[in-house]
Amino acid sequence: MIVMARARRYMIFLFLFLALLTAGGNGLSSPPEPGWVLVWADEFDGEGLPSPAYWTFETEGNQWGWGNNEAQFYTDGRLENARVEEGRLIITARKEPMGGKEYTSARINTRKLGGWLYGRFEARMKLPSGRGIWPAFWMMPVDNFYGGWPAGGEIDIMEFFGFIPETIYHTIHTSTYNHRQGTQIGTKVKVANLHDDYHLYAVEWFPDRFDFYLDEKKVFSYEKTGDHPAVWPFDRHFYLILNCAVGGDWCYQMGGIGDTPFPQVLEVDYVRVYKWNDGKPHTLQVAATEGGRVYYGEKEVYAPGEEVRLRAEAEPGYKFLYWSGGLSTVHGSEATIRVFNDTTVRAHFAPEAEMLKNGDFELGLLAWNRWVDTDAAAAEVFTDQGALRVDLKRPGKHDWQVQLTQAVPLAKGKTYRVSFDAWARRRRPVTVRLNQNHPPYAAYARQTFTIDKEKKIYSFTVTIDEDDADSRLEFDFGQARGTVWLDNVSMEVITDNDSSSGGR
Ligand SMILES: [Ca+2]
Ligand SMILES: [Ca+2]
Repeated sequence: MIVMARARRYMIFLFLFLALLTAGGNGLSSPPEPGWVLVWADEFDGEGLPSPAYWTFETEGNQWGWGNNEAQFYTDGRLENARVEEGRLIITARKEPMGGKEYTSARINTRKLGGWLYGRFEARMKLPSGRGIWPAFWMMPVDNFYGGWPAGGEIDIMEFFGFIPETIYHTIHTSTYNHRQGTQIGTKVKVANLHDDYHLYAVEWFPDRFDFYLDEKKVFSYEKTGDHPAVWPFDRHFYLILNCAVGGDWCYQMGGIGDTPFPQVLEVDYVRVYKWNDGKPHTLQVAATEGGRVYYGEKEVYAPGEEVRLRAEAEPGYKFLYWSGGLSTVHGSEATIRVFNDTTVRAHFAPEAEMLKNGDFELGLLAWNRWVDTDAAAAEVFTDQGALRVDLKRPGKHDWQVQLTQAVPLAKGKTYRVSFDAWARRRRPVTVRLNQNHPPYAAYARQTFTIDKEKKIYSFTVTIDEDDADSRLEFDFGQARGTVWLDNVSMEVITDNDSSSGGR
């Protein structure tokens, strides 16, 4: 009886509440207030590895310490270093030898979603602690359109250096303002309980400024002071990165890792991306590379925040590769976008026989690995306006001491055709190898080309007489000083058993 009475009373309250809502419902029919609208999130529900639909493990810098002499080896798809559990992502830095390093950890990014241009980016996190611990939540450009770091820009939403307790860093890097010159622009904020409590770390990125937030309090703004990409390269798509590094040059200068206890965990409750709804209609440009087209509800303008479904379809003889642009969801050749600003999306296709990914470098170094034997040579390998660029400052003894590689399986009896565009500031050699991707890195094929000032197409064909599923295409730049560019790298099987054919 008592239960019934309570229920009835509750029903009456509910009725009154609904009546009030309906009475005040004027706002429901008017246009939405300008504001942030959630377009993508990972709440880290579920269990196991971080969702491969969103996240990619980064390992390419293990060999060169990620530019900071970092002490950790980042693993790929290893639960001990990155797992989702009880609604959180847990990145764990461990003290255990692997890959020539004393520590393991993980670094994951959202690059496969194509990046975002403007928006609010936030993560609720509980941080690890101790000297040498260096967790970060940050953003890098998808295509390095303005050049390699720092020219392409970097947005550090949250960095914590274990040797500076209770302090959070928010930083912007560009080619004018960066830590290499000590000119980076940012702020540090004192916060208690970084390791016991969750805090919200956010940046709001607009066409003319960044506002950084810590727990909803604005702590720092970076204003656009000019159009030059040296101060504002932030008109390209950027992707999110979460990682927990160990060590690094600054740490060693400050006394090193010391006796910090391991493991150390970075806990992430969620990552959310919002777009600013300015209440105005916007355009959507949809492009496709050669070999396919995109089906979608084409309109001159879209309502604010309108969701558009995109479906990429390859022509016969071609295959779909990936999307670029600020997408909300991606499931292979299908994607959605919510249009909050004038936006461009592109679908990338390649001939079916194409073995390489991102051979046009339109997605920066995605799928490629660069390696510099820093004991012997000094070079920067990066993408610059849609091409690969190598600035070789100090040549090594061997050409392979500066290299760019991509994994490709090779099969006995097949003939492959490799082609690429190349040009150089000064006439110089570049060697191309089809190599083992494992010790002793023996070459199945090797050819040296002389690259001229003018952009030319270079190619060679080779028949392989061994099966090797773990092999790679390798460009070696290490023997000559200067600058060289590569673009449109392609590798195809041209025939299974007849090596006399000369390509497509
Ligand atoms: Ca969660
Ligand atoms: Ca290109």
